[in-house]
Amino acid sequence: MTVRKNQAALTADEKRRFINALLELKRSGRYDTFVTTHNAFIMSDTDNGDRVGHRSPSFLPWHRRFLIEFEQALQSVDATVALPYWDWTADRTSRSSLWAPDFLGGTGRARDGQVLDGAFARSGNRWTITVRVDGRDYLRRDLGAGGRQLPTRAEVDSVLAMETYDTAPWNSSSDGFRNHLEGWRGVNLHNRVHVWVGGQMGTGVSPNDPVFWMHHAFIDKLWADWQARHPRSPYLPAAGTANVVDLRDTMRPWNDVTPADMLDHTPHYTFDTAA
Ligand SMILES: [Cu+2]
Repeated sequence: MTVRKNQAALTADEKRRFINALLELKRSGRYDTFVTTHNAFIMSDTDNGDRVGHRSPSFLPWHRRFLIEFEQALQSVDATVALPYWDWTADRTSRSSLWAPDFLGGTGRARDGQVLDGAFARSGNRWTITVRVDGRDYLRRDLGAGGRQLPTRAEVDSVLAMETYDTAPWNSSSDGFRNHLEGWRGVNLHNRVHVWVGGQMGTGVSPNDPVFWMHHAFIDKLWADWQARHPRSPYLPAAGTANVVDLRDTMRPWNDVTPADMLDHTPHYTFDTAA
């Protein structure tokens, strides 16, 4: 049974196994297929056209399915590995153990943003950025870029309090839980964390930084927390919406999974703390 734990609670051995599985997926080429897929959706999801992975109601079920697929790939390397989540309301500075050399490594140097320590530093030669949007082939970060602050617990709670899953026009201008969690409107949770990390995390090829998975695992947990808080609030829209994935429409790129199939995470994994 897969139990997703808070990254801060991982043992040294769990961190080592997670890192090794990431490096093996990278070595085999499978890792980069996930980066490519994510970037293709970022580029094609638009507010007034087809939208599946982002700026739409299916942001949450799409990323849930994407993370399950990635976690299964990790488990094909090491069956004991589960995706950890990063609660950025609690571990909110660049001094967090998350960014230590034995885990993800730290921020980038001032000159070019290059990450210099940890398993993903260029010097290790095991994390070349091949799916990229510019010529730079090394992992970059700028933790806390421009003096930004990560969201607080109070800000998260204000979004979890929203009763309605999503609202027309079902895009980046919507009211409701999904768009506030995604961050295009209001206090800004998910988007702001991408920007806070900086480097590739601030781009469409954000899964190049392994923290992508831990950030999205926490966003996914917040969806589960919201469901527990609002058991009578359904996924919306229900049916018949142009350009948008309704409850029982299939989602690209898998074409065999619907938001309805993704509402319950417990067949796939549980969390270390109850919602
Ligand atoms: Cu994201």
